[in-house]
Amino acid sequence: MKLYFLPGACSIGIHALLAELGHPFELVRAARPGTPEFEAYKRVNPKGKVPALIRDDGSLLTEFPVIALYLARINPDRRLIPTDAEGEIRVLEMTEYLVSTVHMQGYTRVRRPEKFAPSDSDHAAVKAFGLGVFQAGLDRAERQIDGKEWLFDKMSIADFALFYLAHWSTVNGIGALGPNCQAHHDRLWSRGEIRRAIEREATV
Ligand SMILES: N[C@@H](CCC(=O)N[C@@H](CS)C(=O)NCC(=O)O)C(=O)O
Repeated sequence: MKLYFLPGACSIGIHALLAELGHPFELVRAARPGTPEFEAYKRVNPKGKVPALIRDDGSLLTEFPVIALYLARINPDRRLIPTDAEGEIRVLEMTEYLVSTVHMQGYTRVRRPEKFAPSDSDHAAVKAFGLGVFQAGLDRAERQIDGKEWLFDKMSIADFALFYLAHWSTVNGIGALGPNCQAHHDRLWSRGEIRRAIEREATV
């Protein structure tokens, strides 16, 4: 299995999940648009995005929630996705919200306003809107964790989506983490396998 990543990108959530699972994998740096290596990367993943997982049979898997679900399903003993239908759909609902709304509609507006509005004069408004979406997601997670260690009764794949968003908030000073989200982030970051895996990204 190979994980294509970019340092500090949302792929850190899948990287952390693989580290937590202890699943053997090869870590391969992808390429950013506009670099000479990008065309070659698009032959691996035509979407040109990370995370991208090459499975042991050579097939490509993309989209964070789907990669996370796949990894949880092939490691059933770790119980990172509930086996009952209600538990499963609630974990998927939260994972999807964190990635598709909080990241893609919120954080991306703050960091890359030009993707949403070509004119510089609109960028401040785009960023402000994005920050509202991002913060609303962090606040929703804050309320959901209250009194627990994880978003649900036990650790699940949704925690790894929140992890990368909280990590971005911490590293880039975007949005504000409440005490539950901060403790949740620190709980995952303090796991040696996870921290070492993410720190290694700078060296690959
Ligand atoms: N819907 C995709 C989104 C992935 C995504 O947007 N990844 C970003 C990194 S956080 C990326 O590859 N950006 C490269 C670029 O467009 O410059 C998923 O869930 O995996």
